Amino acid sequence: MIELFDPLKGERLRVLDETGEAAPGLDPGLPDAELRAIYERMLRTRTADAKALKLQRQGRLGTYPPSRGHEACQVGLASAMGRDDWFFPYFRDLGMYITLGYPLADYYHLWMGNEAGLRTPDGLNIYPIAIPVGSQIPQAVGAGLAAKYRKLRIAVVTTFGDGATSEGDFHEGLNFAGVFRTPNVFVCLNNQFAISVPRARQTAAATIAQKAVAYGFPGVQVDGNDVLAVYAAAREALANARSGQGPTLIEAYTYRMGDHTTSDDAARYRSKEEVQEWERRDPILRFRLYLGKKGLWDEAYEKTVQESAAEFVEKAVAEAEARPAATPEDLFTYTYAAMPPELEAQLAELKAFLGEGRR
Ligand SMILES: Cc1ncc(C[n+]2csc(CCOP(=O)(O)OP(=O)(O)O)c2C)c(N)n1
Ligand SMILES: [Mg+2]
Repeated sequence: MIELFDPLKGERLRVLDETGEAAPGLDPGLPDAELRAIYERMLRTRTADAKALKLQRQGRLGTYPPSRGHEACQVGLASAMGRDDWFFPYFRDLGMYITLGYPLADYYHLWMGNEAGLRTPDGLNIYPIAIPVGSQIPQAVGAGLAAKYRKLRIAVVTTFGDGATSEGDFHEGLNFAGVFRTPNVFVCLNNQFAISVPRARQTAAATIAQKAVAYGFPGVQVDGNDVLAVYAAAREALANARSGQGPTLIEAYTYRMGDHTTSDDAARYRSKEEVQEWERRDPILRFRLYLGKKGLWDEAYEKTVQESAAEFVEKAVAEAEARPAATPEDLFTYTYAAMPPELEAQLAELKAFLGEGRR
């Protein structure tokens, strides 16, 4: 299906239109139970995201990058992944974590500033979150090459934003992946902004997907507010990676509905009208309309899903807050196996400072 949509011709894969109508021949044909599971993951993601914002405003969570608007990209992609595949995340991936089964309490704990929340539980193949923009891309390619050497039939997925495509790491990673035909799936969540920098200032290319052409492998632009389009493209790209057919670049065309992080005010660089325009394309609304047409959604079902999402989130908050808070030592402990003398001196200075009660 991927090769039917040529990014050089401005073609974009879309299964669902804004009324939730599926294009004939493109619907990935998921069983009803899986469709509902996808909806429930999207709703949990939105609920957990909204809660994180409230916690931050109450001083109970640190700086946080909201995911609202990205639910279709995140849940569609993660729902297509297999247990053995690997994931190299970036910092705005809540729905990926929820879908892959990472404990939400751990995810909150991390954004509460505690390193322990970043320790992936056994059985989940998730690399720590990359905060330096784009740095996860060459790492994912390295993991892809390792999987190839070991003849593992797995895919290695990495996510990143439109801004990351201006980093050298993006180009080095994709070039290497193309040359060595690594089993990578690169997913760019093009949400139109890198903090305040609009997509037009990121690249003069018409699409991000077309950059794959120069690296010698397929690229496809999908409607990132259409969970079935993301799922369909991801499923195919993952299968190609696992079967030795090399990498794929997926550009999920979407919009960041919230601020960049809790330290940002997006109203300073984009208009209300633009945001309202994207509200109409809400990924959850669109999928709900689709489920309704299939007889899989009604008010009673919505109520159950909302209640279960709220319960899921509140339980995670309680669990995260019951854990010990981060200590000043945590800042120093995890950078080197053995702390170098300069850091030891800085830690001693910090402790003396805190000891004097000047916090
Ligand atoms: C190497 C590097 N440069 C700059 C930053 C500061 N920074 C954090 S997020 C961000 C923008 C990222 O935009 P994009 O890749 O589009 O992802 P989005 O935040 O939109 O999801 C920048 C510049 C950083 N974290 N790392
Ligand atoms: Mg962006």
